[in-house]
Formats: sequence, C-alpha cells, structure tokens
Amino acid sequence: MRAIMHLTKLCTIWGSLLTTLVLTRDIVLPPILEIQLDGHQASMGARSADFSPDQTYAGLTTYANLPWLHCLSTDSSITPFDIAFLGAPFDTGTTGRPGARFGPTGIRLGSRRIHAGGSWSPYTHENSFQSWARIVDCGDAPLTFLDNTAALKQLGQAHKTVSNRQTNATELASVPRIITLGGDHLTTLAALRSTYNHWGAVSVIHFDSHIDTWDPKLLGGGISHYAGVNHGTFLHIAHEEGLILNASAHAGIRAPAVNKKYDWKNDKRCGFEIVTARDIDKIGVAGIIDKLKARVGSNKVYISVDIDVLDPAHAPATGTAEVGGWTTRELLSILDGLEGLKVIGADVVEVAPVYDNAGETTTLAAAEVAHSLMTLMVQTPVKALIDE
Ligand SMILES: [Mn+2]
Repeated sequence: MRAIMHLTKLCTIWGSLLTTLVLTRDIVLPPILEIQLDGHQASMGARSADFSPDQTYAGLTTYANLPWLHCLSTDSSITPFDIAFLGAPFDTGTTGRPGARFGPTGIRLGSRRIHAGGSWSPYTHENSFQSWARIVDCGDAPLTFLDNTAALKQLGQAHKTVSNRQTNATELASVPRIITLGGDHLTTLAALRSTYNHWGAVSVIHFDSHIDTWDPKLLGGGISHYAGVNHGTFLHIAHEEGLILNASAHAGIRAPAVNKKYDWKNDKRCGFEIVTARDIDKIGVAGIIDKLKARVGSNKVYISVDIDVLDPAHAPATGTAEVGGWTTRELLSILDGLEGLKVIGADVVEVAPVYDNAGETTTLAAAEVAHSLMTLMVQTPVKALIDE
C-alpha cells in the first residue's frame, strides 16, 4: 500500500514536470527561421540546402532515385555502369487488358521512396545500392506502338546498345546487366535475344500465373504469323530460337491450359518444369526456392517476373489477372531466396497502372520486386562468355 502511494506521488511529480516542459517549449511561428537544410547548423539564409542527387521526391522520377544516364546516346564515352534499368513501354502484344505501356512510369513512381541512402535490409543488413556495382536508370527505349515486329527490333537494339557499354567494375563484370521494366511480356523476347549474344542460351525462371509457351499457331488464332507473336507465346518462340536451356522453370502457375494435353507437353518440350501457385501450400517458400535452385543449378539465369504471378489482391493492375496467386511477401521471400544464382538479366513486366488503386498496390509491389532482382545481381557478379 505504501509502495503504491509512493508510486502515485512519483507519477504526479512526473506529470507536472512534463506539463511544464510542454508549456515552456519554445515554438517559433512560422517555423521556418531555424530550419536546418543541410542537417547541421545552417539556416535558410545560409543557402546550404542539400541538393545531392540522393533526395526522394526531388528532380525527375527515376527508378529508386538512381541517376539517369542517356545510355542510348551515340556518345561512346558516357559514364560506365554495371547494372541498368531500362523501360519498355509496350503493350500491343497483350491478349487481355492493355495499359502496360505505362508500366515503366508506374514502377518508377512506385519506387520513389526507395533510395540508396536508406536501403539497409532488415533481413540481410546489406544495402545493394552501396556495393561494387554502379547502377543507373537508362530511361525508356523508344518503341513504336503501331508495329510489334518493329518495336521488338527497336527494343533489341536498345538492349544491345546498353549491354555493349563499358562496365565500371571491370574486374568483376565485363557486360552491364539490364533489368527491364515492362511493358507486356513480349518484351522479354527482345531481352532474351540480346542476352544470348553475351551469355549464350540461359535457364529462365519465369514467375507468372500463365505458362506463356503457347503455340503461336494456336494462341493468335492462326490468323497470321504476326498475330502469333504475342505475350502468351514468347517463351515458345524463345525456345524455337534456341535462346533458353532445357533447364528452365515456371513459378506460380495457376491459369488453365486451353486443351487437355498438348499445352503441357509442349511446355515441357520448351524446357520448362512447373511449380504451381498451390505448391507453396505443400512445400512452403523454402521448398519453392529449393526446387527452383535445383532446376537451374549453376547455369546462367534470366529471371522474368510477370506481376500477375501475384494474386490480384496484391497486384490488381495487370493485363490478365488470375485469382489464387501468391502474396507480395511470399514472392519477395522466394526471390531473395534465390541468392547465389548467376542472374544475367531480369525483368518485371505486365504492370498496367491504370487498373491500380489509390494505394498503388501493384506499382509498389513491382518496384520492390525490381529491387530484389537488382540485389540478386549485386550479390553475384557474373563473367560473360567472352571472359570465361
Ligand atoms: Mn506472362
């Protein structure tokens, strides 16, 4: 009892002390006179504002506030870099809702709180922006929206130009690696054609709710050869062109095939093993990671993330949404679990911001997916064929 009385007395003293403190705090209105713009002691009058490039919400919107570089310029002496973000504003290869041409802009907006100065991971305690790699945003490739064949050629040319640049950390990497911000999934075909030149045929880890190996004669209606080249057939075409190894995998599959047997058989023939969306209920995140790693082994890997691998609850803004998918946390955990793979190229595609909500659910997710892909590249530098 005595102790309780003592405690009550103490609380009363503390209470009045706090009240005094609050009442006597010196508040200057308007509160601008003593603003410290450089984080030290300067006042506004001292004109010492911090205009360093690593400021969020300032300057032009690049991916994660990275420096923009005119990678597609004809100037051969531009700043060397090791990893580049490249937008592919293209959506005329889609069979569903269009709008992914605005994906690169959407993903950049979704990334505006990510920045090099404050990206220390709570999981690894690393910051992949502060590493051996110089990372830049090359802006978007100029692509026609009127001719898919021409657009693919333009995108291929852009990839070639960017990947033929000088690297900065020459002892670790001789070819700059590209993370494409899509764009519908057909854009991945141009990326794979380009990576082949530097890395040869690669394993593909394809995060998607759809297999995307559909036979162009079937998906495209057989109307024309041109119609068969679309975002649901590009992996079939990549296989035909010899760009991918028979050691590739889909992850997150749940969309139905359009026939009983042929699609699955054809998918296998194209080099893919399937991890379904519901496999996660049986083997968990760790089991999925193990399966994917076992499938690609020590091969060089291209990772393509169709944002529709996520459930529409986590990524509504996409062209061909399928319910019953993974959560954002599950996808990020799986991606981060692929640490150690030799990732030579990557993309996040099928982001169509017009279908997003006010909370930017999809573009925030896509931005973080791109961050994870970038981190995989930083964790494992890879030598190009020519250096092996
Ligand atoms: Mn896809």
